[in-house]
Amino acid sequence: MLLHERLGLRMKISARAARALDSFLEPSPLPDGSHLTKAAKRDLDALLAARVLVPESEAEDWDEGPLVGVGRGPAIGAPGGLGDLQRRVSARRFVVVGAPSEQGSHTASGAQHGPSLIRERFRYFGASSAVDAGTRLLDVDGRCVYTLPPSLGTIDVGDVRRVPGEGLSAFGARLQFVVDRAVAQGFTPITLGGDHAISLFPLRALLRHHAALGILHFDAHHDHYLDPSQPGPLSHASVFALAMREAGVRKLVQLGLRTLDVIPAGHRKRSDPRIHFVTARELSRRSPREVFARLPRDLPWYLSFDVDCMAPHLARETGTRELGGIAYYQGLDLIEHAARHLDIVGADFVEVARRDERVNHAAEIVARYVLALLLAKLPRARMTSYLYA
Ligand SMILES: [Mn+2]
Repeated sequence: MLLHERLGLRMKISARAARALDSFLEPSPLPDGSHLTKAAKRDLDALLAARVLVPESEAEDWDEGPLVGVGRGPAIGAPGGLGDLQRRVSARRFVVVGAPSEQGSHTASGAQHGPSLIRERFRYFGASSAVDAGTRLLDVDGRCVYTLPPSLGTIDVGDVRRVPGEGLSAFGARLQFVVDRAVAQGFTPITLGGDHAISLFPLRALLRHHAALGILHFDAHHDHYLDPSQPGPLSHASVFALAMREAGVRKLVQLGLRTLDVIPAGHRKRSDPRIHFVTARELSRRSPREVFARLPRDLPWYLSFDVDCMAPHLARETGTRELGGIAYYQGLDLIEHAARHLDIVGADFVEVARRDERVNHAAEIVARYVLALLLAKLPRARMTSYLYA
């Protein structure tokens, strides 16, 4: 029997769990691997990989945990930490987490700056963490007025901490841990990349909570560039080849594809009935309703948005620009339609990079689309009492 003094709780735990807790109360070496059960060993390895637990030699550098909070910087919603997720109130729906990694790109892409660039542009909508209860937003396009929930119903937990010298899988394990906590508390996670390789980790976290998932993937590229002779490695160009190997992925719908592709000699023809795509050229001729018409409504969807799906003159600040692409309102219509008509259980926005321009338009577009996702399901009143009838 354990007594939690502050909460006044009594908990019954097994003798084995009590022995494990002893090593936290009274620091002592963990039993060597051979004495741990297989499940305990797996849990321990996962916690170490995610750096929720760290070796004693690193403990001093690690007392702030797996996240770097946004501090006084701009936040999307209310700044908070993992502890705030446990105090879920019904008005809070989304968790924003930054994943400032560009380890999935072969050259320095600048995508590690994505999270801060997107947050920076977000505050220009006047809908940042300063939003008070009852703030009303005039949506001229929609000819309507919304009442915003406090802090947009969103907690911004800051960025996943980076550790010098560590690989993508160690960083990703930490991202996966944070997203898993958010989902377990009933939040919809929104990850800000980083390059596209980071998408695999929130996806894996969501697949622990959903037996089946569809992926809605906006991109200029299909991101299936996997050398058939190799099992990996994960990169921003191979991420969906690896995602499709995860149990539970039922559909991959790719929107905005373009470019001509050289197929390597010896590459055998493969097809996967779970995958379908609509090219950027086809998108330009179809309404969102037509694009999403045949997608199952009873399947939860993960939305992964690579900003290079956009027309390159609109979103220059990204690593691999391609001619053609999605126009600003077309993208906004697609995101809003998806958010209103599909069950979006998680999302990421990736590949926004730093350039020298004064205003980062790729970040601005993504910030606007994130806002569209946050606001999509709010009740909206027709404008009758503002400036216009
Ligand atoms: Mn991509």
